[in-house]
Formats: sequence, C-alpha cells, structure tokens
Amino acid sequence: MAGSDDNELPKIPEEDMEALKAAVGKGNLNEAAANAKEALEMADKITVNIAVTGKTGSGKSSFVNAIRGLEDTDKGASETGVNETTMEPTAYPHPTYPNVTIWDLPGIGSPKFEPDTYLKQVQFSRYDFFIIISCTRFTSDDIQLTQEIQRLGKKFFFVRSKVDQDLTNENRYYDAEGKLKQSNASVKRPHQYSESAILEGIRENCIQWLKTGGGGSPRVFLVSRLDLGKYDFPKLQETLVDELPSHKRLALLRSLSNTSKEILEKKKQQLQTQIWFKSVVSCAVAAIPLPGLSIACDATILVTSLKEYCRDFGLSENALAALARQNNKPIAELKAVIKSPLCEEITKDLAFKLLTKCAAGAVQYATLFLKFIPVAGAVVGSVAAAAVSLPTTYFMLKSFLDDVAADAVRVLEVVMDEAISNLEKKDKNTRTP
Ligand SMILES: Nc1nc2c(ncn2[C@@H]2O[C@H](COP(=O)(O)OP(=O)(O)OP(=O)(O)O)[C@@H](O)[C@H]2O)c(=O)[nH]1
Ligand SMILES: [Mg+2]
Repeated sequence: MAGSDDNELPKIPEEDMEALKAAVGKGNLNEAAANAKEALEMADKITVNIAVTGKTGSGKSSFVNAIRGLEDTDKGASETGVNETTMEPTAYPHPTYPNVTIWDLPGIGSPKFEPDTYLKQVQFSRYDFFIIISCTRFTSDDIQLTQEIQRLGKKFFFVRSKVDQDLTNENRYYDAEGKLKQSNASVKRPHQYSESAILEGIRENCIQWLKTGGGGSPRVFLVSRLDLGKYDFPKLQETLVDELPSHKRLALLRSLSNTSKEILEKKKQQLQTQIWFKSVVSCAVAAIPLPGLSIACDATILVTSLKEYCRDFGLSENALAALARQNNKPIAELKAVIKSPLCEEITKDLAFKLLTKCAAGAVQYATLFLKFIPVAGAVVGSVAAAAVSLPTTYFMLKSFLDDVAADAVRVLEVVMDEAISNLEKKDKNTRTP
C-alpha cells in the first residue's frame, strides 16, 4: 500500500493537521468525535438536483441515463427513443447515490411555450442547475428559457448532443484517405478531414447562435451518448462539480462516472477531507482495543469507509462487470490492473491487517500528536491511546484511498485504450466506400 512503507512516511497535509488540532486540541476527544460524527452525518444528507430539459427527441432521457451511469436498456433507466407524453418532471435518483437526483423535464418548444409558466410548472426552485440539450441549433425557446432561469438566480449549461452523428454525416464528404471528395461552393469544408475542426465548428456555431439570440456568453458542451469518455462529457462533469457550492461537491462527485483522470483526482481530494473526521469517530465513539496492537478503534466504521471508497471508484464486482460490458472487454482485463481488494472482499479481518501494516509507521507520528494534544484531567487515558490509534487509522484510510484511486486510474486507462481503438475501427468502417 502507498504510504505504509516504514521508511518513507507520508507527510501530513497542513490542512489535515489543522483539522486534527481543532478536533482534539481541547483534549476532549469525545466532544471532538461527536462534532466529527455530526459533520459526517450532515454530509450524507446533502442532496443535489439536476434538471435536464430541451426539445423533444434531443436526447434528454439518454443524457439522464448517461449521467446516472446506466445504459438505456438497463432496469430503471429513463425510456428513450419514444415520444414523452408526460408533462410532469420525472425524478431519477442515482442508483447508487440516491441523494443525487436527475430530473427528466417535459420537452420544451410547443407553439405556446412560455418560459415562466414552464419553470413554475416544473418547480424550478428545487434544482441546483439546469442542463439544456439540443441535437441541432439551440432555438429562441432555449434562449428565452435560460434568460428566465438566470432571472430566477439559477445556473444552466448547454449540451449539444449526438455529435457522433454530425461526425458521421461530415465523414461522407471525404474519401478513405480523408480527402474532400468534391468541393461545394455553398458549404466551406477543409480539404482534409479533421474531427477537431468539425467539433470546433459545431461549438462556434452554437455559441454564435446563442449570442445573437441574446444568450450572453454561453458554455456549450459537446456530447455523444455513445462515447461518454470522449468530447466534453468529462469536462461537463467537472464543471458541474466546480459550480456547486463547496458543501455539495462531494455528494455530486461520488455519483459521477469515472470518465476522466481529473474526476478521479477530484473525488480523491474531496474524500480525503473527511478522513480525519472518520478517524476521530472511529478512535473515540466505540473504540475497542485491538489484540496485538496499541490501537483502539471501531472497526465497523473502517470497514464501511473502505467499502465506500471501493464503491466510489467503481471497484466492485457489479461496477466492473457493467464497465466490461459497456466497453466490450473481458472483466479479467480490468481486474488485472487492480491491486486493492474489491468492495466484496472487505471484512473486519482485512481492516485489521491493513491497520497492522500501517501501525509500525504511524507510531512515529505519536510524538507529533502529543505535542499539541494537552495531556490533562480525566481524558488523559483516551487521548494518550488516541495518539497512537488516530495516526494509524488516518494512514490506513489515506493509503487505501490513494490505492483505490490509483487502481481506478489504471482501469480507466485500459478502458480508454479500448475506446480509442474502437473508434479507430469505426472510423475505418465509415470511410470504406
Ligand atoms: N447517435 C446518437 N443517438 C442519440 C444520442 N443521444 C440520444 N440519441 C438517440 O436519439 C433518440 C432520442 O433520444 P431520447 O433520449 O429518447 O430523447 P428525448 O429528448 O428524451 O426525447 P423525448 O422524451 O421524446 O422528448 C433515441 O433514439 C436515442 O437513442 C447520441 O448522443 N448519439
Ligand atoms: Mg425522453
């Protein structure tokens, strides 16, 4: 495990040190634990609500499924490819993180469309932000809607869907070598096929159109349901996280599919901010001395945390099976790059083994802890014990988090390689006359 090497102890980040000082600095570990427990419970109750709207057939339901990590054919997926008749928003809680709900809103663009009536009808106040989808140009209805959303103090993002179809369509004008077949005076096309130029053209076109319609300086994300790791879907996920108030970020991040290294890094960093809280709770609330170690802790909290980390980074049998299926890969190829245990393998025994591994190194931090933990009064016993238990627990959780995050990066690399070669194959097929 990273960080469990006795000779090379990880540095405690400054902010973690400050958090610990604040938590146990008064010498009252029980009070610190009660506060930490409350903070963790509050974090678990945070909700995020995302509204998805746009014209009928633009790909709203497909997008709702995508952001929930589901295939359109999965159980519980929003129905796609059919005309919606409902005029009510439909709530789709994330299958694994039900605090995050994606709302499939009724389509906009009927001749009588009134943005303010529509927003009242869909109860705009419950959403953290709106995603407006179009598979063609955005229309004046889209622009009017965003103006009203803005007036109501809410955020919105434009998603231009089905860009894979645009690329396929453009590809028809080029031969197998990517050379322009014939020039058409009315439409200017580059002589050599260029995917990035086509995408940039679509983006510019959307932005210009929105600006002309009075849509301000819009952000437009190009997305294909068929390949979420490509184009702007990962960037959109990151932007959604960044635009949320900081106390909501972790809730959304945990629910996001692991489509980019940036998302994985953000997840890790946000989860890391909770490690001290978890350690303090584990070492104080129901701490039990562990045989053979000078540590007392509540192993249940640790097991729950380790399992959550695995789940957050997609390291479970179910998540890997789904990923393998989506990417046409044998699951064994994904498992081959994973070094940590999977969610299903986590037990109290395993947590104990990991603690034992970290104990030797972490004990060196005990002196550091004792420097700022006042040893006084009735709390002396528990605080002195915690001076060993806390750093050990902290390092165990931190090392495990680092390890599963690194595993998730390797799994993503395997999947991305496959995604790229699939695209190359597809590209080749579409170019064959
Ligand atoms: N090629 C491609 N097809 C897509 C994409 N997104 C959606 N589709 C297809 O477009 C069709 C309409 O998608 P839906 O997600 O049902 O659209 P919708 O906006 O929910 O439609 P309504 O509920 O009828 O308003 C379906 O056949 C989808 O499979 C995409 O990114 N690429
Ligand atoms: Mg739909």
